[in-house]
Amino acid sequence: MVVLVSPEDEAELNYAVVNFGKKSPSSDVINIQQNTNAPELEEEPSYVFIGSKLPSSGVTDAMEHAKARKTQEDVIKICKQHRKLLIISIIAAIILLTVIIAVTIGRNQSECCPEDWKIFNHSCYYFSLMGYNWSEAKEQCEKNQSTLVMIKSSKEQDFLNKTVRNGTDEYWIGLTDANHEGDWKWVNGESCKCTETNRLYWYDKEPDNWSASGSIVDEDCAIIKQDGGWSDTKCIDRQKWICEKLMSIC
Ligand SMILES: [Ca+2]
Ligand SMILES: [Ca+2]
Repeated sequence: MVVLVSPEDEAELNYAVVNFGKKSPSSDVINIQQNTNAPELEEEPSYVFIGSKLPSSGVTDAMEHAKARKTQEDVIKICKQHRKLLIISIIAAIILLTVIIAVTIGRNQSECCPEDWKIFNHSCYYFSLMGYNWSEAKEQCEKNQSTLVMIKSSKEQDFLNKTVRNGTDEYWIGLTDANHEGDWKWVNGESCKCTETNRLYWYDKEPDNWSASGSIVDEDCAIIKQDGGWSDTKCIDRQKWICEKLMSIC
């Protein structure tokens, strides 16, 4: 009896030849030979394909499986690298976009001062055209989100000096000793410390807290005069004033 088992891939199969002996009809299988080439038979041979693959094919399969597995692992590794690069690229793009937006906004925004205010060193200065007493002048500045000027540097003093030099007016500045005689403080509460060794810009013999004979009103508020010198005078006098505030976004 001849049994034929067909493999899926015939090209990879070896042949097994089964000769059925004529002398021993009762014996089904006399001899089995393995040959990689199809045999030439004198009699009509019968071929039995035992299994789909012989051991040599199994080794090939294992190698191919290993190769396929390695290829798959390589693909997964490449995909992971690409995903990592994609995430890094997205983060970099977000940072770059944020910087560009910030720079653009910064360029579109600029600092400025209100109209009729003068600019010096990122601050705005207002020189009033009318006169009030010191307390009223202080309130006027505060209504405009500013203070009576506090002169904290020689450069600021020079700027004010140049501005008032050619005029005939005197201006209130934000300096007073009304709370404690001789303890001169700026309107923000800081001590001036300018009546001893470091007299800053007081005229000679000023501040003198002068008062008329018999008067209870002395001099507790400071002014800057045309040549930039400081003097104390009565706070109830009517003087022009100088306001100061930082420049703002406009
Ligand atoms: Ca005084
Ligand atoms: Ca005085």
